[in-house]
Amino acid sequence: MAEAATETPTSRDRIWNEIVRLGIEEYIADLDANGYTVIPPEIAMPKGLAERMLQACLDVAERRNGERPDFEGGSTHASMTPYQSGFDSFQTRRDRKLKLGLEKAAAYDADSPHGDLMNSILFEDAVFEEGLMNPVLLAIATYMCGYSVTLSSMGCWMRGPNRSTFNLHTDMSVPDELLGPFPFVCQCTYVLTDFDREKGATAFVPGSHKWCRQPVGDECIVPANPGDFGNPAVVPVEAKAGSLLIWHGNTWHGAYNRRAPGLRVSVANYMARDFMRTQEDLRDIIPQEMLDRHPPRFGILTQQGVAAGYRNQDDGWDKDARAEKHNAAYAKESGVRFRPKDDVYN
Ligand SMILES: O=C(O)CCC(=O)C(=O)O
Ligand SMILES: [Fe+2]
Repeated sequence: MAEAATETPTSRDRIWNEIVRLGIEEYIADLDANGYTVIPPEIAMPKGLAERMLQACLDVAERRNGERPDFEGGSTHASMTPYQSGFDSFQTRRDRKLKLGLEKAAAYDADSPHGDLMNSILFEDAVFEEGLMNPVLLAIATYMCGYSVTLSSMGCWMRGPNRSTFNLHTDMSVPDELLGPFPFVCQCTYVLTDFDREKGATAFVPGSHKWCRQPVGDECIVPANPGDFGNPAVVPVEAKAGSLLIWHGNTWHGAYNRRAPGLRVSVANYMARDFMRTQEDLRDIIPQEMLDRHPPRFGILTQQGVAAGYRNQDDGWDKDARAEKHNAAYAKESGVRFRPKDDVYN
């Protein structure tokens, strides 16, 4: 496909030209048609990025959980209970289980479809900054959510063999009336171990991003085997370790359980348009040295260009001034008038 050719390129033209430069047009077509796409390792994660990111994730798990994950066998993460998985540190989980007492804790003894979700990993290793600044990830996130896109959260999903499938959902927690065709969010997931049905692939309903509604009731169920009770339109994604799996915020997705031994590891970069409330509050906690080692776009991605959320008039002025500084630096670097009136996508 040809480059966009206009005398004064809009940001739509610019991002299309970047997509052509990177040679990823076919994946954009796939994303538009199906609501998700897999960029293969040689394009998505060159220079050993996947191996380095995987090691960093195993290190994070070891630091947070106090034991090295059993990568080959998956025993440390096999059939985790819901209280073990998800949103708490290992210590918090243990405390919560103690507080709940044995009787109530039994209610948590079911098999979790999620495994261990380790949130807020950006500060854990510089490789996660590198992943965020990957030109391929940025081109697709920009295509979806504009040049002012921000990182809403970055987390590592680590899962061992388990029994439960993960229910279908969209990544937009809003009522159907608010789901439009333009993505407000997109999920950019680094696949760090092979994904297929046996290995617990992400599950998708192709084309569901166009329906602009949430799945409900039985249609949320991912059938463990073809023909089992659940949504018959679900398919497992096939992706080699080192791929970048991207989906539109409206796309219905969940996951198959992992039948193979060993760990399934991925890093989710959840990207959101800049007017949205983000999952992580990064704005005040990014150290200056971190900002200094990257071009201005890193500041935009880490919410430095967002002024909203002031506490009083003075604070509002301060936040405006900081945002303006970052936005101006980014506009100068990129030449993109990315905020606020450039075109409908931004
Ligand atoms: O486990 C998966 O593959 C899906 C995770 C998920 O729902 C997400 O990252 O938004
Ligand atoms: Fe999701």
